[in-house]
Amino acid sequence: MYSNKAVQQWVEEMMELTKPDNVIWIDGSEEEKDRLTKEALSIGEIEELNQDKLPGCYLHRTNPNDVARVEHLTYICTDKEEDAGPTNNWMNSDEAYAKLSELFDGSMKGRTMYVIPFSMGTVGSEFSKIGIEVTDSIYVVLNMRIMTRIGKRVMDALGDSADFTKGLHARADVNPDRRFICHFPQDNTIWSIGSGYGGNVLLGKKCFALRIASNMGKNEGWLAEHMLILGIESPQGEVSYVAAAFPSACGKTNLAMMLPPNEYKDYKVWCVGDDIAWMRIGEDGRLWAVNPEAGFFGVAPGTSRKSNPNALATVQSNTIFTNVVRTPEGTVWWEGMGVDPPAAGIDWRGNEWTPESGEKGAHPNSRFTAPASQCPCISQEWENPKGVPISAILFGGRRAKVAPLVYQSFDWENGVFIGSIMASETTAANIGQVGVVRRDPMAMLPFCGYNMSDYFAHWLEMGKKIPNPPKIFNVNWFRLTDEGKFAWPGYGDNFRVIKWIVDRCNDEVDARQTEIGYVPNSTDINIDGINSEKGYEDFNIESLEDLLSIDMNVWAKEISDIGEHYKMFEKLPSELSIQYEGLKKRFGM
Ligand code: GTP
Ligand code: SPV
Ligand code: MN
Repeated sequence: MYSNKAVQQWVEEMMELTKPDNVIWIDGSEEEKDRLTKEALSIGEIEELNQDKLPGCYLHRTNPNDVARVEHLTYICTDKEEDAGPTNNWMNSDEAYAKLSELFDGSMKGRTMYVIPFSMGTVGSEFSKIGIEVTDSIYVVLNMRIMTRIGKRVMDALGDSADFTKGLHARADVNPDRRFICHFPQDNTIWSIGSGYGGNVLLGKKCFALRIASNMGKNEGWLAEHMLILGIESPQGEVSYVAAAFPSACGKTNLAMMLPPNEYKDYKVWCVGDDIAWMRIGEDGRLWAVNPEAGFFGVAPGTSRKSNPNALATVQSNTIFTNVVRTPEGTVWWEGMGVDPPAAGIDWRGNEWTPESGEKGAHPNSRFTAPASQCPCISQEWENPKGVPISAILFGGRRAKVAPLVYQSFDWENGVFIGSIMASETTAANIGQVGVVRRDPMAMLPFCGYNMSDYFAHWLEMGKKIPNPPKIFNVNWFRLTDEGKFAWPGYGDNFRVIKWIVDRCNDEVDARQTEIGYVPNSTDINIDGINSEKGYEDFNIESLEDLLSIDMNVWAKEISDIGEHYKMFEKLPSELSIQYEGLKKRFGM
């Protein structure tokens, strides 16, 4: 037990509520990890994988009804509905506590409660935040151990302070009818019940580092964002840092670890983070970003030696795989791994499976949890408590037609406007068919823990306070040809676009001013040797020009859709209405 009185008292309250048989205070030691791993193996919570081929790796299967975040069961709980805003589910705090207390009551009877002290950000940094998660899942403990910094050193950093985020998690009966992910920003508290899956239960991640932290950021003058952070090192050894917000499963992990194409082999890409960025104004007047996490909780399907060799290298040891295929030799497989499937295996549901069955072997949202330190391209700066200075912020999503490959905003305010109208389409299942558009401002729709209008206002306010702000861009790797194929090869070839972006930040390249922003001159994006392996052998300057084009008819519809989207925000900052009117005017509307 730790001596911090506030922690003790709160854990006692949670014990009275959930009534566990035992309590284990997590110290973060290797000995403890081994003990908990054995325990998890013995109760079937995890399975050992082939320790010769995948040392330190284990497999976990969630309940088939529990395989992803549940946005419809995720709530922001405050006194006033207005504080949650139009984009969040809301419950009155008192009602939420009452309702969930009934569900939590006795939920840990016959089980063990684990108390996990964790730090988001390096332990002891003035910018880090401490949380305590109590949970009845060893899977959560083992994952939190990878995704965050945990244990005694965190309690030492906390001292006798009561300034910590309180996270309560119980699996209960894993019933979607009794599943709730509730956030209480007024009390710095998170209650999650009825799930055992990633983002719902690893409370340091989306619940704390985005929903709760976005509230803290608003109050304290910083930003908590759903962004990767990467560094590009030039042949001269200069490193420029970029942060990018794309919605879930739209390419953050891939971009964060990308390998530059052969034409740029004198350049290096360094990964600082793949999912979350906390950004503050530095003493030098620039915006500085830290990755508050310590691991990657990445999408497995589609991860191959070709698409993301760095991710594949990262997950060869000390990794927990969730909902992938187990092969007969005790290794793992997933769709899009780039290697032949096993003749037979065990699928994500735990059933015997063959590739001929027509069923997916791995769940499309199956994941790996791996230590960031194992990534071959991890940045030397990734644990620098001050973070890294950001030159460019990128917004992007899947747009079949609308958004060009890349464009630059006119200025910060216009950049915030571009972020606020961000949208992403579900991928077209049929050739040529356009997906359903969902507006996802700054990729934060599911993660902004307060009123989105206030969030926009906070971004605008930050812009006024940053003497030397990053330039803001929009990218779209997902434009489709008329045949329904991705028009841009993407992945490592995205470096060509990032290079243009960095050159823009250094005033080294010109651009063409358009209605929506600055677009590259087609000769300024190098397409020499563009990936011809993936069927882009015919890619030429006209293909690039197509990708950079702005279709007036498509944008006329987009502009009316933006109008609809904006109607939701009763308190929309006037700066954004002015931006919207300006866009309409430039299109002659
Ligand atoms: P979360 O972990 O859910 O936040 O996802 P993410 O944003 O990190 O996405 P990730 O990098 O895991 O990529 C998700 C999917 O997009 C995978 O199936 C990738 O293969 C695919 N993808 C990533 N980058 C590209 C790209 O440049 N082009 C195309 N066409 N697909 C891509
Ligand atoms: C996402 O969905 O954006 C993720 C995975 O990064 S989860 O942690 O489940 O939110
Ligand atoms: Mn994510």
